[in-house]
Amino acid sequence: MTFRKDFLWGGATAANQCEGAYDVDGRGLANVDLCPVGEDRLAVITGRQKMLEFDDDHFYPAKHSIDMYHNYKEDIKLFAEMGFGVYRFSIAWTRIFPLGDEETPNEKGLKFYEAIIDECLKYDIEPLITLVHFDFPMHLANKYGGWRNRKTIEFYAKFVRTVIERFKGKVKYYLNFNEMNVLMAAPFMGAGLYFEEDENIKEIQYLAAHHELVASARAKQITKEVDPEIMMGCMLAAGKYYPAACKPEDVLAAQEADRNNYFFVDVQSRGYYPSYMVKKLEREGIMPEITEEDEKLLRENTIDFISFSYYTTRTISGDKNAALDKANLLDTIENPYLDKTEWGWQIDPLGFRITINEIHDRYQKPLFVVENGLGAKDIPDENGYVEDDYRIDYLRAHIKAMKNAVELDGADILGYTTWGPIDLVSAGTGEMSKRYGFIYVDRDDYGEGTLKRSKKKSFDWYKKVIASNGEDLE
Ligand code: P53
Repeated sequence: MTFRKDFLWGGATAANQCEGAYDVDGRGLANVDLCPVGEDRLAVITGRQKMLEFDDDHFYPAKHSIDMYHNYKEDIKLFAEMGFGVYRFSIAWTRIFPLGDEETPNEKGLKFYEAIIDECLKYDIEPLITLVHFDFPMHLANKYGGWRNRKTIEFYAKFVRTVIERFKGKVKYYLNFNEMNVLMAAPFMGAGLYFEEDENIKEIQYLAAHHELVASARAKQITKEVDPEIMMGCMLAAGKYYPAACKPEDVLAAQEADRNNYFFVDVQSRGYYPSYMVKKLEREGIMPEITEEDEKLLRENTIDFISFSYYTTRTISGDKNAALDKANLLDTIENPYLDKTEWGWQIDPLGFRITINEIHDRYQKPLFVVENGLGAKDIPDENGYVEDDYRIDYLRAHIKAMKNAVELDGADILGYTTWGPIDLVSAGTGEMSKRYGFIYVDRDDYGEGTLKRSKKKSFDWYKKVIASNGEDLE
């Protein structure tokens, strides 16, 4: 058998993309609530257009999403039926600390996640918790400037301690932040940052990144104190950069682009800033203040495993004027060797193996693939059944590639969770119609639909994959 005996198969979601119930049981307002569907979304999530409260001209899909808040039992039961060994979900910070700077947590929020965890454990599903999946309390953003303020580290630390103490003994796997590198591409959605006109955006992004990095070290420090059994991972939006040609200028550009992403993992895994980033930040005059205390924290609290999402590789040219393909939040130029999804994301299973190998080589720590999948339009029949062979094909090809990375290249992988095992709101576009699930949810881009759940063809396929520990992919 290729995969380890205890390999964890499952699926992954994020609070803001599935829970809904944005104002229920004391939950506070978060950045992710304010990202509308439609043509303004990109400007909002990238921080170019301020959206600090709801207005009547936009539809905000996260408000109600697929209402997993009220359907989690039914949904987890379906995950169990597929044989999930792990369910990755995130905790909405604003359910626990609605404003972010309170003294005491919101008990109703804690109860909700406790119920989800207990529901998982009932079916022998290991909960894998993302502490922060893009969400950030708006109160902290408005009052303190969010992650650009050092104080945020302690607000986060308090949130983390509250969660970890409460769920001690029940939860073994945590991720400190989802895709920290998305902070660079989408600072509002990714970290609740918005900017004033005269601000140096890049400087603030790296300052915020530094605070998040120190915060993630604090999270590890807290788990060591509270429950040393916990495995704390970091999380990267992965995907190798290819040079557009074998031209050395292109290769150098690809190396630099990879480094810009790996920077976050380099710090979290090795415990110090890599020299290429020190040089770059100094050269550009935007080096954040790094205290001795920060340095000590980073050094002593490195992560235990590395998790990442993989959807595609990216291609880059040394020529700054090369035309960019804007389909994905992370820039790429078109790779003529690859097919694309309906949303223009390039499909590259072999790139998955290449990416896994690179991360394995670079860090020599256990890996966890916590997102992979195909966002596609599904057309259900009258019973809600979808014949989604295209999704099966995508996943099969990627699991085969992952298998090769283990069997032929020796990567050490703890588990694999597909993105959105149940249809949910897209982070990039805010659409419901960009579906990833094995379970169809009757809801459209503007909130119409019964929310009824139904199994797609891929449901039984994934069940078989799990039952055979990845051997039966047909
Ligand atoms: P959607 C861009 C690039 C890489 C990962 O994305 C990304 C994004 C955001 O578009 O996000 C991750 O929903 C993220 C999930 C997200 C998923 O990829 O745009 O962790 O929250 O839903 C898929 O198709």
